[in-house]
Amino acid sequence: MLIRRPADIHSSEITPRDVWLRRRELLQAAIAGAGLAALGGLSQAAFAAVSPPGRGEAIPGVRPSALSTDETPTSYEAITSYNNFVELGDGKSAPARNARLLRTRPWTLRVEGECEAPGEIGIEDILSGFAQEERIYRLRCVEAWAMVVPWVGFPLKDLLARFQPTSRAKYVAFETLMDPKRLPGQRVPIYDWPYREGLRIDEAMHPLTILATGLYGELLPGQNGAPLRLVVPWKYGFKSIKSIVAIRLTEQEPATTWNLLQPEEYGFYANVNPAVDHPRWSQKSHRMIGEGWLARKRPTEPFNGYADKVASLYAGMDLRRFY
Ligand SMILES: Nc1nc2c(c(=O)[nH]1)N[C@H]1C(S)=C(S)[C@@H](COP(=O)(O)O)O[C@H]1N2
Ligand SMILES: [Mo]
Repeated sequence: MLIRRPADIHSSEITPRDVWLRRRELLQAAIAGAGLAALGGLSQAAFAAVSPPGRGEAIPGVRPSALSTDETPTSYEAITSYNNFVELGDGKSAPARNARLLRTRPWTLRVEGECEAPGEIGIEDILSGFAQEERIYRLRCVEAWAMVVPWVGFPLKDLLARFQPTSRAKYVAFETLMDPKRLPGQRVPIYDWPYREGLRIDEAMHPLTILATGLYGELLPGQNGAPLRLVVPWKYGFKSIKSIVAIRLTEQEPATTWNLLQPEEYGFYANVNPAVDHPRWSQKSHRMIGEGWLARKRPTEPFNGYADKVASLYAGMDLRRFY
């Protein structure tokens, strides 16, 4: 497929900062190109394999979890139309519009690195092989908004256990699908694609950390990270990497996308912390998506309200330094 950059720009002249400043324009061009190719090149049958707009397929046998909050969930419409997923476009509404490009079947997750039994597992085996629970968690974005999401998923530790981490596994690295046809924002060199995230092994093994397969009882829509995304409820939203294809157990702290791009703004830990502001804005309060822009902001709690369950993971660490 053909994506033209403006003729006066050679890729070697594009610095990440220039690209970042022009990202809206460049992402729109990349996605328009991919969209046209999809329309031109796909038969009717191929269209059926593209995630349909609107609501997804129900996930059978979802059990409620005692680890859910009792807050009222944000509406399905708001959760699925106000998204961050740069690979599907810039701004909150683009990912929902472009999600049809992200085909999610077949889908295979690779688990490798410091484990006795590295290998692959398909999404169907993930859905049938791990008891799916509803976990109602608040997602707190670093941009100071939040929503309450009834995720469907299962503890990450259950999946990792199958691949038998070794004692050298100190961290867990995650990678999003790399496929500019399905994630056309990857044609724009804003980041060193694919999107990457990481956790320390104790964070990854914590019972609150889940791999999500759905929301509101149904398979995840593309814009929310279909078919498999991480959810770590005490960390800022950017840690919750979407559309994961690889998990690597490592001895060293892995590189992460936002940390590589702007290390002074986005640290490796990214724990929700009202006492440590983002360099450009306060983290003391947040707005709830779906309540309107005039609604009163809410105070942000340390670790997003999960301090009693996770603060001990960071005992003795200076959280201003390890932000
Ligand atoms: N691959 C990938 N994962 C991603 C992002 C992204 O741009 N690409 N954005 C992150 C950010 S900043 C947030 S706040 C959450 C948003 O998740 P949601 O759209 O389901 O609310 O996804 C995170 N995961
Ligand atoms: Mo975010």
